[in-house]
Amino acid sequence: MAKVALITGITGQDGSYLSELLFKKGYEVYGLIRRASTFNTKRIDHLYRDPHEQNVHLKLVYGDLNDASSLNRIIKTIKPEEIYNLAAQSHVRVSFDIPEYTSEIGALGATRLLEAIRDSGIKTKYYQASSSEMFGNSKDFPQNEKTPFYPRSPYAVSKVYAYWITVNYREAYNIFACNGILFNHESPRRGETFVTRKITLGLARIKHGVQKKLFLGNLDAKRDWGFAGDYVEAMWLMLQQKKADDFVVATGETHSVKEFLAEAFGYAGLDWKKFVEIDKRYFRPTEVDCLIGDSSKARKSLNWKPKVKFKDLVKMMVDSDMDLVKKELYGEKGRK
Ligand code: NDP
Ligand code: GDR
Repeated sequence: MAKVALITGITGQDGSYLSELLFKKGYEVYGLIRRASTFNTKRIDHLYRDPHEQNVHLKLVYGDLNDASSLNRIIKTIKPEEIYNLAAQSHVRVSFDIPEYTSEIGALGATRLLEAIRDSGIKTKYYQASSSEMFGNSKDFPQNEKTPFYPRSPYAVSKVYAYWITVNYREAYNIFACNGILFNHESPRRGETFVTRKITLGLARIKHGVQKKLFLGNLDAKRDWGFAGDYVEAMWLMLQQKKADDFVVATGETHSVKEFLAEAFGYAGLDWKKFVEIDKRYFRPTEVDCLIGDSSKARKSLNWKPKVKFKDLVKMMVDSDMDLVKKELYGEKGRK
């Protein structure tokens, strides 16, 4: 019998890579989807539309992290053996505009899900998508599982709450619940308003003459950027251990937004300084200056390590966005 997994945030970047991974491992995968007025399943369409994929059975169920009754019903009906809670209002800058909603989903949403597990009485393993943003203003480098949190945005504060409620349900009710403290991870499927994707898509449009300038915020911020495809593997590995625990997942390298720009534009043969302008709208009231993760615990206990290096990640994203823009301009064949 195939193992059953439930993924919240199935339509997001990580939801799509994780479902691909679980299908490869023979799982039956359910995704929690919320109703939208337009289609928002672009990242997962290939997982339920392709009639030739024998082992693909992605099933979508309507629900919302803001709606406890839907979560209770879904968990009681599906009885998943593993639950990956990836749903969130995940944009840090936007969390300053909608702090209450961000916490409602990020913090209380996790509580609702854990309560639904407790209420159902089913034996399931729970993964919480915790974030390096919880370290925020920390001056300890690199950051590991023991580094104290210093969140710098409503988003990060909501993730600190979700982290601790996960630990609490593990200790109080013996639920197999893990926190994956993941540092930034990117891919061609990254949301278009996060800085890496904004850069690679903007660059592709500039290269093809359909955009003149790229407006960005703080270029000095430094992040530990990895590849999403590598990181979802760490999520799965956490739930395969004998004992539930919390793990930092990171590359151990940090790069500034400027370095990302130089790498991406350089790869396309352009000088970023000629195209990038600063727009204060993209600054945050409180910024996270530098993050760099120490994932030695995950490397040792999970036998996990990142495969894609910074430069290859940038190339992968630039190549993909160049193709995308070509298709937008010249149709499927990308003919010039
Ligand atoms: P995305 O922003 O790409 O995806 C977020 C997902 O959450 C979407 O599927 C979205 O659905 C869903 N969602 C939002 N609100 C609700 C709600 N009220 N009820 C149900 N679903 C909802 O995020 P990522 O894939 O990049 O990240 C996955 C998780 O990991 C998030 O929790 C994020 O905070 C966390 N994280 C991400 C990191 C990264 O670098 N990517 C690093 C560390 C943590 P819809 O399509 O309908 O909007
Ligand atoms: P982050 O990612 O805040 O680290 O959160 P983001 O790509 O939004 O910002 C990274 C850094 O780039 C700076 N920056 C800009 N950011 C955006 N979005 N747009 C810009 O124009 C811009 N210019 C400069 C930011 O100020 C910041 O310092 C991501 C999300 O996926 C979270 O959900 C996740 O938890 C963390 O990564 C780890």
